[in-house]
Amino acid sequence: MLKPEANKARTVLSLPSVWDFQLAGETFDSAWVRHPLPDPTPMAVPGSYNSQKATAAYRDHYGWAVYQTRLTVPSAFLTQRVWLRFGGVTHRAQVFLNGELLGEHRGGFLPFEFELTARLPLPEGALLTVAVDNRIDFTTLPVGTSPAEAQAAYQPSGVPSIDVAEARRAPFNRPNFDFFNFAGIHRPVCLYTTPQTYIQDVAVTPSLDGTTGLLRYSVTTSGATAVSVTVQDQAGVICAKATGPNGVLRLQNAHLWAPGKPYLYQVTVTAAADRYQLAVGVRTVQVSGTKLLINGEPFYFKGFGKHEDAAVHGRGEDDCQNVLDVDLIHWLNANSFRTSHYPYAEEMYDLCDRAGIVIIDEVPAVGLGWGQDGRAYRDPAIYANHAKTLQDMIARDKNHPSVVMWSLANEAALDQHPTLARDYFHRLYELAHVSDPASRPVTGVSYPNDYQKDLTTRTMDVVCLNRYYGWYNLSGDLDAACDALAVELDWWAAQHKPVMLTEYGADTIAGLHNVVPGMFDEEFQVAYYRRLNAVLDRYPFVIGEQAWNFADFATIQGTLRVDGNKKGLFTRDRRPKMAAHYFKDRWAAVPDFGYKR
Ligand code: GCB
Repeated sequence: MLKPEANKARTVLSLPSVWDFQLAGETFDSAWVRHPLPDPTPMAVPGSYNSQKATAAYRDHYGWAVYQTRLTVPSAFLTQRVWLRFGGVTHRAQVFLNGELLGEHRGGFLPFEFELTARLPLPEGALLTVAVDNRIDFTTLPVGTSPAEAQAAYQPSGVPSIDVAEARRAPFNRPNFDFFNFAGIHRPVCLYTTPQTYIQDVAVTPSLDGTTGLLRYSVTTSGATAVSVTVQDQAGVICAKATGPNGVLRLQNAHLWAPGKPYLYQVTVTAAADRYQLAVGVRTVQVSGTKLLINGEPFYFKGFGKHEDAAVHGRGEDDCQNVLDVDLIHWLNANSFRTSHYPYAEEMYDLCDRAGIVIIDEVPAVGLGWGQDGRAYRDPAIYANHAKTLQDMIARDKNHPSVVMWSLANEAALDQHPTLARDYFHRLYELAHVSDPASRPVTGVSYPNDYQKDLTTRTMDVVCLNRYYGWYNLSGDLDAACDALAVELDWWAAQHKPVMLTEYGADTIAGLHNVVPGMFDEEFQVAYYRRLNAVLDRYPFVIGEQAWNFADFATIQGTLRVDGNKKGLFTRDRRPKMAAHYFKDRWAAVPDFGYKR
């Protein structure tokens, strides 16, 4: 799905940034969608509703919540087609216009839209209602445990009072993942227009023929029409032209898009009265032997997993935060991150295209398959949802030069039902390859499991491992942690695959210091990374190190979490811990290319 853009053929109108809002419960009153909410409170959009109010009722809400605003379609729009577009609503949305259901969308991290043209003209100030459901269960992505499932699986504690209180607890979300279950209208909402015959999709796939850049393109339009495509370089000079819905554009002596050196061309598509422009990069990605090659050179991932997470916006799209984070990524001399554990807002990919930062793009399939007797891998509805989400993510992000690899999941259970899991993920792996016109490498991120029993991870193009030797296991013993990591890497050596760590880390309380490093202090976090990195450096097939996490982030309450997850290199408000300085120095000395020839 194309990102809306304003140009001489199209208009974009952002909707108001503060909406009316009211919490509901496991259902909401159907009268609410036809009338102004009975007891509304202001709520900023985009943003999570959990973090905008000073009561636990909002933070810990379970079920539906309802947003409302007034929508006026300007008369000037009436000669065109008009669309209402949501960048992302977490996790499930029902959208009503003047009481009528426009449609529903499941999944909290990808865009959806409705065409309004047939309903125009609308009365001024039409009532737009968005009902949002934050409930998660074993069928949703990300995965949670519903109250009914939790009750069915409950093992008595042996303490009568606890068992009684457990049975009486008010329903709440039990995420099978370690980030706060923020909810709401998380990404921008807009009206946009297109001409009657319009450009539905553009795919541009780069490749290289010597020094000539080839852009294979494909344009889908809503009706038969002539299509023309031009390419301009950064100076605005037209350097290639083609006509027809499919073709190849040739760029002599192409400037490459590369990590740290992001050259972007502008592709302009014209079809009937419509026009669409996008920035593209000439760069190739492929796996060859035990290397991942960008533009034919062996790339080394230096970076982290991130989260969309900030104090007030929660998971809401936040351009200020994103611009700062990109700058901090440069400050660290990092070159990459994984969109753990869901596709991020489109605005971040645009920034990374411009900044030359490499992205591993992840489906929100986190927590899949655990403790469910393998039923997740047998349930066609779960597979169908997973496959659709993967395809929607690829459809949205396929043109970004920053995206170099797709991640099918984070930490699915892979060693409990090894054959079922492998078959399930193999279909997704194939689907990712055929859905992406560029057929980028595909991975699935594996959790500390029995890697010898796990039959899935070894079938991926790149083996991505989350490993917490020295933290969750062998806790505090860095000699043993290094030993365990080396034992495992010795095993992977025989698989002849590129391997990278996509997570390793230690919770660290900023400002806690010790002469003798110990868990949770800043010296330990530095020692942990220094020691484990020395092991990684010994293995030529290890193609990257992504620390967990870029910054501290919010999680649910629990005995393992003191005000959230503290494994950040930065605090949640982006103050560097000692480990950030350590990585800044290390990564200054580790080149993006050819680190391990
Ligand atoms: C993991 C998860 C990540 C957690 C992290 C941790 O393996 O992938 O979501 O936050 O561990 O800190 O426990």
